Amino acid sequence: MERTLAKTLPPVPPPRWARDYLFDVCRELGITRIFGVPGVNEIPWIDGTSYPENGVEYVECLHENIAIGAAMGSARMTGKPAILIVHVTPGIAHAITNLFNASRSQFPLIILCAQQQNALVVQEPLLSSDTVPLARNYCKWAHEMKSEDDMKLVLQRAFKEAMAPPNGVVFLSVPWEFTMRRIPEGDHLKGITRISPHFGPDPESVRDLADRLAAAENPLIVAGDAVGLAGAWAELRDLAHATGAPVLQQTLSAVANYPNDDSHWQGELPNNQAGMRSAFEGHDVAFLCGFSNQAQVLIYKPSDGPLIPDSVSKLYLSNCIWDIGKNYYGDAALFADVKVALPQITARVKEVIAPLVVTQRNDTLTGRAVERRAQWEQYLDHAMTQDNVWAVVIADALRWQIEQHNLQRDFVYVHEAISDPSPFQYLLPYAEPTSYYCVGGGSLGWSFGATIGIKEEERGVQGIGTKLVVAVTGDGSSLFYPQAWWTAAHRNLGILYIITNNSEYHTLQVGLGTVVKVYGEALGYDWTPRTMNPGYLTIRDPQPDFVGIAKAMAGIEGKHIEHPAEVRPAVCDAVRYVLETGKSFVLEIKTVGLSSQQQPPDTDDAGAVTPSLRTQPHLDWVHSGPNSARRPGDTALIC
Ligand SMILES: Cc1ncc(C[n+]2csc(CCOP(=O)(O)OP(=O)(O)O)c2C)c(N)n1
Ligand SMILES: [Mg+2]
Repeated sequence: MERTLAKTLPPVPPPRWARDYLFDVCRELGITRIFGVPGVNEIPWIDGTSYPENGVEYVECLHENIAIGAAMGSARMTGKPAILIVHVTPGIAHAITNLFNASRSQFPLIILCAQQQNALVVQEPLLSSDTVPLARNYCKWAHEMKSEDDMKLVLQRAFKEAMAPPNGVVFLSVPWEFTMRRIPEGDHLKGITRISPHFGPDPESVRDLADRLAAAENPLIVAGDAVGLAGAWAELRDLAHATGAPVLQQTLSAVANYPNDDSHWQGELPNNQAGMRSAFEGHDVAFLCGFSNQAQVLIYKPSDGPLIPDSVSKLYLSNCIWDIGKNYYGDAALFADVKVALPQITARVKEVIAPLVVTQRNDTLTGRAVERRAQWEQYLDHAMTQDNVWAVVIADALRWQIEQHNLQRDFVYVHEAISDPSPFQYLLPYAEPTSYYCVGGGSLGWSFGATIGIKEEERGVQGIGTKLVVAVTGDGSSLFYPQAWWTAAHRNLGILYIITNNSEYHTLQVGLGTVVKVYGEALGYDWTPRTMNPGYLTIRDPQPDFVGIAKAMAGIEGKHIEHPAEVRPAVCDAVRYVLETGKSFVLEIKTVGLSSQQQPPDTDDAGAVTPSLRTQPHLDWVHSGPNSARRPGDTALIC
């Protein structure tokens, strides 16, 4: 009898609730994952991921800052907004530091934060507070829904805004009972308005900017995140070669903003005042292209002068009005998509620039790139003779494996090896801007979460595959969120984690040396610390065992490495293991910091870094000559 009934009755469509508007959006935009840490109030949303027809999976994380980090990784790969669902006040509070990173690096994110019932909120119930001000600092739009009838309107505005150029974060606090309201069967969210990011400049402004650049005696280009995010390598390379200008990337670039195999590439701007000034000094014109995080320094003395000297004429191009002329007056300013505007600028430059000068400049840069290559080869040879492992040995081993497995378009490198970025930025064969992943905020502990969101995707929006996702992370940075490894194992994600373990916060040791150098004898300050080798900058007694943590936390295998000769075979085995088993692996590599040296750091900067940094050639061969204010080891990021 039951059988007959089932045959004759039409299938009953599943009931719809207001939360299903979210799944309408996911369907329209092709969003297939939601990240979060569950709480009771979010279950109505999360329950929607249990319906296969919604086509959305829930990625369960063990801390909200991991979940948002994973959402950021996912957003970077898909180029679409990623969705994070968090639990009332503690949920958003736990996610704040990566929310800050996301805002600084323009990640498109939608954060849904459950609020207690409207009727109860006034009584200050469990978990509840006014969460909008918490998030608002770092969001394009932060809003608490007032009426359950607003759900469609608010969701469509939120997604529109996260995707509108420049991308950003939208925070929605939603009284949780709103999500459970029944809605009629045919009631769907109509769609998300998409604003084209490909908007161009007006011809007169292009001409003005291009003419100033072409007339420069000694031009410089700074490539910011809007270049990489727009996929505008080829366009910027054309301009660099048309002007003969060297290219520096913005400090803590979130993606690779210029191809590192081009002779014009000079690495990133240093993150200290003297180094940054010396990169600009001597240039009469700087073309600041998509330059978002413009003051990435930690120690600043106003009397030492502005980060970009006044003598430099600044020309801006950005898709973000706020970033144009944010800190310094610009002689020309273009508000446009960089990928659209650059070819127009280049065409005009080519019409008016003196070709002989350009050839000379280009030849000089080619020569310097050859010298740089030779110096780095020598540096690597020298590193191989040491008793302990230097970062260059790890980067070279990774490069070798990527080439061996032909993974040039199939790897993403996630960078949180904060005190020694140069080897990884120079030696790895990045094929597209999104082959490289970092964040600009400087709030640490983001890389493990990011690997999850990246590896969840098979292929990214710039055509980069994720067969090999590898994070290199300092010991201090790793210890913020090692519980991310549980999610990696739970989701069967094969990621290679390399921990550079120097048992200290090395970059803070470098920072201490710099503070004393800058403020030690400054009038009205003359501040000096009680000790230059403080225990509070070390992570020893007891010494964490990362391989042990990964095994205990998630059953992830790993290996300890101590000597340079072991690195190549170990990276080779680890990459093969990850590729063949689809499981994650942890390589804990002992590196040497300052706290384990005989000599404590002193106020002489060259002494306040490890030998690996002290003897490391700069990436920037234009601004690091004998007369430059740049110092050995000043690429160690102080944050
Ligand atoms: C969330 C957060 N807390 C504290 C800091 C300050 N901080 C900057 S660098 C750093 C240490 C990094 O140590 P590690 O990852 O071991 O790298 P190393 O410099 O030793 O290579 C810390 C704690 C920060 N940037 N972010
Ligand atoms: Mg460390």
